[in-house]
Order: sequence, then structure tokens, then C-alpha cells
Amino acid sequence: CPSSPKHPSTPSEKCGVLNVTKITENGKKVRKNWMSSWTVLQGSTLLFAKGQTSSSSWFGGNQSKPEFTVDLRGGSVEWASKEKSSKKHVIELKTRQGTELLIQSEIDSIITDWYKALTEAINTHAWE
Ligand code: I3S
Repeated sequence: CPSSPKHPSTPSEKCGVLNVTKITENGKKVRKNWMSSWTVLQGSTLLFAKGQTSSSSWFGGNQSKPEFTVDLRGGSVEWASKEKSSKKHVIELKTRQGTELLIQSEIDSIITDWYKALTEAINTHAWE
């Protein structure tokens, strides 16, 4: 993965295209809005960049600003129940700030790798 503009000297641990929607923001339910997003895990931060589908567009240009970032410290991940989404392979990510996201990929192995990476990131950075 390339480095992000936010931490140019730190290579990111994981990146790729995922489908994502918020379902809760600051404790309040919000309407789902699934979008395909270039997703980057770097330390305890998860970045989503709307409309970016390849690593090359991460660099330079006016597109390099992340759409939103999530602080994983104190958060949790679990496999989403059927009530949360009718889609397959959906991860539910909850943050300490009261934001809940659903993260999905049609490809089984991709989402399983993300599940592991997110769990590991949360555990690694739990006490910061
Ligand atoms: O949990 P919901 O309300 O069944 O989520 C679906 C809706 O957000 C739907 O959009 P509308 O708000 O226009 O009905 C989306 O197109 C669906 O993808 C959402 O459900 P899934 O099961 O795909 O997460």
C-alpha cells in the first residue's frame, strides 16, 4: 500500500476497495448510503476515500483528501447479523465515538483479511 497524505513516512498496513456505509453517527441512526471506497488501514486509523478505486489516485491531486477517517482505538468489530444487512460478508465496526459502519466485500477472502487486520489493529492500539 502507498503512504497516505496524512502520514507520508508511514506505509499503510492494508488497503483496497470495499463497500462501506455508516449506520450510526455519534450515537444517532443515519440512513444507509453504500458506496465503494478506497480504504486504508494505518495504525489505529482507518481512512475511506470516496471514489478512489486505485492506489495511484491516492497520490497528489485534489482527490487525495480522505472522505472520512475512523479512530479504531476502543472500537470493536464483529460479523454483522442478518438484520443489519441483507448482503453477504458484512463487518460491523463500532467506534468509541458512537459511529457504526458496515464494511462489505463480495469476495470472501478479502473481507476475512480485513476482519483480521481490523481486529489486530484494535487490539494493538487498545491502550493508547
Ligand atoms: O437496512 P435497510 O434499510 O434495509 O438498508 C437498505 C437501504 O438502505 C437501501 O436503500 P433505500 O434507503 O433507498 O431503500 C439500500 O439500497 C440497501 O442496500 C440497504 O440494504 P442492505 O441489506 O443492502 O444493507
